Amino acid sequence: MISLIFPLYNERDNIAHYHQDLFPIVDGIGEATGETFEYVFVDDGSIDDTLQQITEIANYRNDCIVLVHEKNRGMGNAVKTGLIASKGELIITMDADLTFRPVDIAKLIERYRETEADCISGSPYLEKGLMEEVTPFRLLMSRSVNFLYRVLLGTGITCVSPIFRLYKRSVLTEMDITSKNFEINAEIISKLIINGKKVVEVPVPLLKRKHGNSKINVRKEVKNYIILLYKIFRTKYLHRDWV
Ligand SMILES: Nc1nc2c(ncn2[C@@H]2O[C@H](COP(=O)(O)OP(=O)(O)OP(=O)(O)O)[C@@H](O)[C@H]2O)c(=O)[nH]1
Ligand SMILES: [Mg+2]
Repeated sequence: MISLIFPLYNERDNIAHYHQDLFPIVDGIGEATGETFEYVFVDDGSIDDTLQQITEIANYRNDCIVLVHEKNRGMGNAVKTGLIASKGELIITMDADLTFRPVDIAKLIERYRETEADCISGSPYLEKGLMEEVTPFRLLMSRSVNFLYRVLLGTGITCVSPIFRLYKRSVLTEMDITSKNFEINAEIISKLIINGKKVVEVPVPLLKRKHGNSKINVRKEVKNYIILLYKIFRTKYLHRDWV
């Protein structure tokens, strides 16, 4: 079974479209590949009716788990909560706004079957034209962050920041993940690379958010990414513990 983990924070407008944009697509992938899926939704103290909406869905589908943080604890913490409760031997992490397309879950699975890698990571950097919907400012920020990580990690991996990935469950459960926010994805992939795990990228488009509002706080995220770069430097080059 594959667990699909979705961190949710004030995503009512996206959840309203899951009956057409998410569930039928994943059902189709299940039929085509023979895989079974469980959805693990983690409501992170949303102040809109995300929790009610997702609970309603979970009440009529038998493949959804809903987990709740009473207060907002950040995207990284939500992914960790989802991981603990999930049961799949493979884990896929996804954005609730479906800016990485559910249809591309099939690509992650296909590549995993070919390579048996520890992590298959979706990257919109691998081919031209996969980020046409991304605004120039976000593109500049993303390119800069990813360039710095690549240099520091000494890796050919093109994209360290996105959430859209498939992992072997074991590589996540044996890792002590410390990030609370968006930088969790960069932390995980950095540790996999530093520890010599097999990471394979597949090209996937990154779309623009169609419903609801962005939650990213650019200043906070930039600060978190800089701290993470320092931690990578300390771990990789000074052989110190990751703290
Ligand atoms: N659990 C949790 N999830 C969050 C939080 N903030 C954002 N998210 C989720 O993390 C994912 C990414 O957040 P987004 O707001 O889409 O951030 P982004 O993709 O960088 O930016 P846009 O797509 O432009 O909005 C979405 O699934 C959000 O619901 C949070 O504080 N807690
Ligand atoms: Mg988004």
